[in-house]
Amino acid sequence: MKTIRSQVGIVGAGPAGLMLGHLLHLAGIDSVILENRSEDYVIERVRAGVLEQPTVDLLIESGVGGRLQRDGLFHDGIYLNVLGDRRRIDMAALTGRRITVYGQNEVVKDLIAARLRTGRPLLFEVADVSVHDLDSKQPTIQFAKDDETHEIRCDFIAGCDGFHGICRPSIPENLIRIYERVYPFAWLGILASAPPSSPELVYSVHHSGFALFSMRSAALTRLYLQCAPDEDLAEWPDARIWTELLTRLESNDGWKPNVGPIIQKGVTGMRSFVTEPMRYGHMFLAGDAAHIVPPTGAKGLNLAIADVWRLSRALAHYYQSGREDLLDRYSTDCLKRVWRAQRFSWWMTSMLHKSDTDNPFDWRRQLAELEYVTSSTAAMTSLAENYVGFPIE
Ligand code: RFL
Ligand code: PHB
Repeated sequence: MKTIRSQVGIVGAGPAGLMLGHLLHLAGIDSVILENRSEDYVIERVRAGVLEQPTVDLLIESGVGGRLQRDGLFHDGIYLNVLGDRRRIDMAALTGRRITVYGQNEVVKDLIAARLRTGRPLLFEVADVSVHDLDSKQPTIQFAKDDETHEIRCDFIAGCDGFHGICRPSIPENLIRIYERVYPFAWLGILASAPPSSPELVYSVHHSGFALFSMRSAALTRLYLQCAPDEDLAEWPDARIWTELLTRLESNDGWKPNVGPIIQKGVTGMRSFVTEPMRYGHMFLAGDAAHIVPPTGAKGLNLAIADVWRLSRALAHYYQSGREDLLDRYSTDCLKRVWRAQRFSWWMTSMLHKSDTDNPFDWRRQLAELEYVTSSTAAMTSLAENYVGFPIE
């Protein structure tokens, strides 16, 4: 077995792992990043699109925001389309902040490029990753690469390996608490080769269910439809997807999405999930490894970035001063933001989806809430300040 020594061993090269590696590099701390998928797979995976202002600020300040500033689409507002009545929430006017539409795969591409420039290790297609001695001062990570077994001896492990990773399940069950809610619906998402027909996102509530209009560039539209959690994609030929999207998104002012060839489609389940604490011994969890939000509030990637900012700061403080106070506070401090985003994502999801288990009273109450949230400045400000994101501090 080959042994490698590193200050921090990072499992997972999604946004959390890559950004952590980048911030640690800037603080002069070495790390090894391990990823079980290929580089192409990690880059091409279509996921998040909406970045909060604090996420964008951090990417720019840390020197990886060049392409984002050039190619990102800056949005001052969003639309809520309630049964065909399309109403705008002017987030910039209400909060002074805005969101940026820039694909997660572009963020990942920028972070991989930055990592490669540092020459620090980033290993793709590793197998059989396992973590050991987590409650000691020298935890280890074992993995296989090119049929050889390796061990990383580190001071700390960062579990950035997403919801299905191995880090969280390596914590003894009696030492963590899981909070979870699974929703009775999912999203069928497509990427279409069609110019976006609205400059801003449209969240649409319809008798047939929720739909969302988003985008990735001047030539690519991203759209989602509420569907069943076990929806079979084979039953959704492109024509059926477009008919349903046009029905659910079309508004009385004549707006509708442009139609074009579908170049990617997939079904995403909806879940709220929190692990407490986000730490076991010398292993810290960050991003989707620790928590999942339903995508309606566009918070998952943003939470992952906020976690690793906090973790990098706590580690830098430890290496500079030998003090563990920020590491000890990591979980509690992260969880404040996590629960705020959990509440918002749950609320957006409940308000915008049609649930089979709801009765006519619930539906009318939901419509009353949408009326309130699109007409009261106080209610719109509450939505807007959560959507654009609170400062990372
Ligand atoms: P990731 O991105 O899942 O990365 C984890 C990485 O770990 C690897 N891995 C392993 N590596 C080594 N060994 C193992 N044993 C491993 N097991 C797993 C995986 O291959 C992967 O590369 O987690 P991370 O970094 O925490 O990032 C989280 C975000 O990806 C996620 O929260 C967002 O995509 C959520 N999300 C959105 N977030 C937003 O902030 N704004 C949005 O607009 C938004 N839209 C979305 C979304 C997620 C979606 N889906 C598909 C779940 C829209 C959708 C449809
Ligand atoms: C996306 O563009 O993929 C997107 C936008 C807003 C959301 C979720 C996903 O709430």
